[in-house]
Parts: sequence; C-alpha cells; structure tokens
Amino acid sequence: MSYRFIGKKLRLGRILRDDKAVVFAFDHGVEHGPKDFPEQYVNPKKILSLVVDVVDAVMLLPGVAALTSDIWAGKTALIVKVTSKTSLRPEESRLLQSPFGTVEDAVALGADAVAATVYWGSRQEDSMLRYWVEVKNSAEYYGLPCLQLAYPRGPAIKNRYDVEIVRYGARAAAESGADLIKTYYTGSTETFRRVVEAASGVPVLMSGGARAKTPLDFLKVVKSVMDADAQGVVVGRNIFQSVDPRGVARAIVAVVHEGLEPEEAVEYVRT
Ligand code: FBP
Repeated sequence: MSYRFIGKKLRLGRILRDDKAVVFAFDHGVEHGPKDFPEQYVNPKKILSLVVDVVDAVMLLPGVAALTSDIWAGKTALIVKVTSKTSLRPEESRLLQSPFGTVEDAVALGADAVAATVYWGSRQEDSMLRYWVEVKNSAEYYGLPCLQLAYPRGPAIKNRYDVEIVRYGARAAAESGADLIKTYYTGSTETFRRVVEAASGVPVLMSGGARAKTPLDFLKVVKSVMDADAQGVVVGRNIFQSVDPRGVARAIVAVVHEGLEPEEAVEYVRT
C-alpha cells in the first residue's frame, strides 16, 4: 500500500476526529492586519493558549506557526496556510493571494495539512490556480492533505454568498483536488446542503465570517451547517473577538461533535 495514502489518511483523521472538525483560524494578522485583534491577543501566544486544547486544529501562516510551536505542539493539529495577502494593497490587487510559504515549510513545521486560497472568479484566478496545483502536487508527495479556501470573489460576482456561486466554488475546489473545502455560509440549511452536495463527498467546512451579534446567533449558524451535512467549521473572529474565546470555542465543539442544540451549548460561554 502507498505510504502517501496512509500518511494522508492519518493526518486527515487528526483533523476530522469522528469525521468532524472545529478549526481555529488565526491568519488575520496578514489578511486584515492587527486591527482585527483585541489588544490582548495581538501576540498570538495568548489566544492560542486559550483554545488549543479545545479545538481539533489551528490554521496559521508559517511564521506564526513557528513562533507559537511551544503552544500548539502535541495539543492540536496544525494546518499551515501557504497563501495570503495584505489589505494594504490597492483595491485592484486584493483579489490575489500570493505564496506565503511552501509545502516543504509546512512539512518542516510538522503540519497535518496545508491550506491555500483560490478566489474563484477573480481576474487572478489563473495564477492562484497555478500555485494551488503546485501546492497540491508537492503535498501529494508528502501525503499531506490540502485544504482549499474556495472563495468566489471577482468583478462578475454580485453576491459571494449566493448559493449558486458558493456551490460553484465548492465544486471547482473538489474538481481541483481539494481534500477539505472551506467556504461561505449561504444563509440556510437547505442552501448549504446544496453546497455540500456539489462538493461530491469532499468534506466541507464553513468559514466563520465576521463576528455575529451574539454567540448564540453564531452557534445557530454552526448548527445549520452541521444539519446540512457539513463536516465542521473554521472560525476566527467569532472566537477571538468574543468576550470569552475559550467558552465560544467549547460551545462550537459541543454543537459540532456532541450534537448539542445551540441553546444548550451557549451555556459554555461566560457573558
Ligand atoms: P473568520 O472566521 O474570521 O471569517 O476567518 C476565516 C477566514 O477565512 C480567515 O482564515 C481569513 O483571514 C479571513 O477569514 C478572511 O476574511 P475576508 O473575508 O475578509 O477575506
């Protein structure tokens, strides 16, 4: 049997415990800049310390993964994101993610998976796809699963949350060989189920998005995607911008892994 096949299966199993996953995303320092963070979490060590023993994996850019290895190592799985872009760029070039690291960096860091963004529909779709294929090919060699942040964005896309658009991106991600797909919530269980179907068996994880009004509102969204047969969530702002990041992370785990109703799970959150 192929060594790579076994490696990929083992690594995926570390992220998708019981076939479901809650991933903490903390790459916003580049994507949005430090302004996204409450002051006490600008240094990633503190926020990571609060959640590493709660979530199944953390998704970090290579530099922060290295700087915080003493915190996540042995506590949770690591997904190294190898593309990014700053919001300091002029508007017209913000729909391109650039290489921020390599698969070899991810392997060297001890990652369980590698992640890269493709803005489907962007004028720079072609160059992002080229890097995606490069990442995918190297990752296959090492038996490393590839998560694609399949984000439809571009001049032709009026509403990036529209179900037809989101399922198109999810399908394109599946067809480009993604092992895990991270994409936007489409507003209801019925529509998100169509996204999951379009992904044709590739696990779909919902991207958290901007902070919801209340933790309960966000937990209802998490429940909705789980009811749509999604396999979990990748959440940043709804955890690190909340008043109780650990409590919110624990509540999300309760909905995703333990099947709790949002109204029950919210009890984990201190107000
Ligand atoms: P959130 O849960 O905070 O939305 O994080 C998910 C994520 O994809 C991050 O990985 C990334 O930094 C950010 O959203 C990108 O946000 P935007 O939608 O502004 O590009």
